[in-house]
Amino acid sequence: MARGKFITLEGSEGVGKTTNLEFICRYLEAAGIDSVQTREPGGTPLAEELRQMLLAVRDEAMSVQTELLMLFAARSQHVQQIIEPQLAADRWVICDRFTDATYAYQGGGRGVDEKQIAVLEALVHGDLQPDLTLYLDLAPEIAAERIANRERDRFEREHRAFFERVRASYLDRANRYPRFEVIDASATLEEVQSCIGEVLGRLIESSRSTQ
Ligand code: Z5A
Repeated sequence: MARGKFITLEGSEGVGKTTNLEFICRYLEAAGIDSVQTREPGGTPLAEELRQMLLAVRDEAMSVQTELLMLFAARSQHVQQIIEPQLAADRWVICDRFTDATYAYQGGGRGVDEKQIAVLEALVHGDLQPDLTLYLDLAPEIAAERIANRERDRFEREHRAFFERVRASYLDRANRYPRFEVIDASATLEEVQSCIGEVLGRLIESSRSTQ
């Protein structure tokens, strides 16, 4: 049975993930590929409720473990309800963030031991890994300028050093896993999308040659 490809978009706040997700879906459609777009945390009604709870600014501090478990609870629902069934139906799934974000934010940003994240990763999605991860790399100060006019959620209120650690963690993972493509997100949108188009073109070609 043919199976769709799983593509994830990663990067810090404001690097252009949402903007480029739309571009990817249009690109795939033009190539005759059926795709669905989704996001984390979220992607199903229950997971979206968990997202609201995760992003809300409140008086009670959320412990790191609570945050980690809520992210994986949302992910479990998302993988079972959307990601796996869509891939099995030969649709490509384009997801705004996945478990690399947990390694970067909770691991790099908050200091959670990678081994603890790996245990939850194995429990929640076993062998499932993205076929391609587009990591949009941008200095936190430029990203912050791009979203300066928005109201800040609980994560976006973190200080600069937190986002520097998140970025370092993403770059470390990009060096370790060949499924990563690092895209310079400081370039113009046109240049970023041309780069993404080239990467997608290669993936489409290789998926067709193995069918
Ligand atoms: N989180 C976590 O901690 N652990 C996890 O496991 C997961 C998530 C899954 C919500 O994620 C939070 O959850 C996130 C980490 C945490 N918080 N943070 N930070 P999210 O993905 O929903 O939130 P976000 O990263 O803050 O998304 P965002 O603010 O919507 O950013 P974006 O989607 O990457 O950017 P954008 O909206 O597409 O673009 C921002 C602006 O820049 C916009 O005006 C664009 O027109 C502009 N733009 C885009 N590209 C360019 C270029 N190339 N040049 C100039 N301007 C550009």
